[in-house]
Amino acid sequence: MKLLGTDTSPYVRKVRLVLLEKNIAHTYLVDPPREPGSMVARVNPLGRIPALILDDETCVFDSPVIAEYLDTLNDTPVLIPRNDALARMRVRRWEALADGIMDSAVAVRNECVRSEEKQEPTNISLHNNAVTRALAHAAELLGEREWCEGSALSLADLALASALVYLNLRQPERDWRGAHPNLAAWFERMAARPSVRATLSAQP
Ligand SMILES: N[C@@H](CCC(=O)N[C@@H](CS)C(=O)NCC(=O)O)C(=O)O
Repeated sequence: MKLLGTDTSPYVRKVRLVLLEKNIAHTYLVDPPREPGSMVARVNPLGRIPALILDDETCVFDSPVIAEYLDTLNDTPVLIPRNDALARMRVRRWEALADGIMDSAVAVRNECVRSEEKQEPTNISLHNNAVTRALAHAAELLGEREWCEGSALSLADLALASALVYLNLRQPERDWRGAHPNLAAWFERMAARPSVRATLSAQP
């Protein structure tokens, strides 16, 4: 299978972490969707990354669907609980929270790359406030636990780590570590994992 993405996309990082943690053979192709010659729009009608192309050319999108599909391929480890409905819901809700942080941070980034007179300060504040609330919620949910859900690594941890890496990249001025030391300690452990380090190595 082939994964189309970029090194900076947080949704792509989430999927790469799933592939790496589950040790699933794949080829990762850097393919920014807006560059001439990109194959993204040919395989994903939405023109977005991540796009996972299976060996029979089936294209899987978007990142929650890809992550769920990949998780069914092997049990080493199981990243989305299979039989416990509440635990499964909590993992998917963590993913939704992390994806929401990504959505808002990407929206802020998209505003900030426009010329100043075209920027919408209200839109920027709306999304920045959503990130601030979502981080506070994540910190409260996490408490002093080692993992976001249960007693082992899950998709929840991979999604949240991807969101925080993106915030570090695009909003380095945001002191989320100072505001939430428990989240900071958890993130340090996540950032030391070989999977996370591997996705960071090519980051500009
Ligand atoms: N909800 C989607 C979001 C994917 C998304 O918005 N990806 C961005 C990159 S971070 C993208 O491909 N944007 C299209 C573009 O840049 O033209 C997912 O989870 O996969």
